[in-house]
Amino acid sequence: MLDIRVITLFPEMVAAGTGYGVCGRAIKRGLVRLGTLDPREYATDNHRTVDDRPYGGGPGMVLKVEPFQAAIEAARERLPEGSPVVFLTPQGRPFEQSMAQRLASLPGFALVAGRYEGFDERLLDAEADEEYSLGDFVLSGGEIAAVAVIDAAVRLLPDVLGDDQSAAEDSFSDGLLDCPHYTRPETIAGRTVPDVLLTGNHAEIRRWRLQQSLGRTHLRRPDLLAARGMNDDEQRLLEEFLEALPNN
Ligand code: 9D3
Repeated sequence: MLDIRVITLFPEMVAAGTGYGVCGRAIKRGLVRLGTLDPREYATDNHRTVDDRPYGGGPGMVLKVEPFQAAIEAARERLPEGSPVVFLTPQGRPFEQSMAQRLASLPGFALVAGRYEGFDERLLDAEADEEYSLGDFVLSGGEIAAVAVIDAAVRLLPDVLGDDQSAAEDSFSDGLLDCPHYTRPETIAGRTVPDVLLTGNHAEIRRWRLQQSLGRTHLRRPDLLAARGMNDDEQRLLEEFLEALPNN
């Protein structure tokens, strides 16, 4: 059982985003416990204030320490020992598959989603065990990022994916982009399925798929291919792929 708590001003966004498909099923089957804590419910003033104007001036509002800290402490009390508190911010470490794998291996974790201009830095100083970003683009808040992190981790849990869709066979688990996929009909708008996929020669199909993965990773994500490296056979497959390209 993986225990997840999300600290968010918009708990319904997180519930909606995790309520469907593989992730929703894992929660319903009791493989995951997902709870939310709303800092507004931990605010002690009459107006339940969770944000305030930035010291030093400027646009927007900053999230206050006390209501978030109280919600985080309540989450820590309900989480198993060894559950880190992870903040989702544009300044965090870019989230990647290896981090999803680690989260899936833990007894639990808390995710803290922000809004507006972000958190008072002293909240991060006091409470952040880790800080993740989804990448270099601007979201309106951390909730969508929290849902993405939860989905990425939960689908890796034992028994969550069916036998046919194994997490171990995913792109990124071998450091390459996925190969192209096709289904019926065999011809659509004059575009045909690659002949090799109709041969039933499974060794040759596996080799073609590897070649497509190598070629696409070379063209689209050379950074991934450089990090992974290639053996001599893969090097040859990639050269053959590039020689077969139109214009080159
Ligand atoms: C003008 C400076 N912006 C910082 C880059 C302000 C700002 C933008 C977006 C402050 C907060 C946010 C809200 N974003 C998130 O909470 C967030 C996020 C994101 O925007 N991009 C990628 N990953 C993440 S994780 C959380």
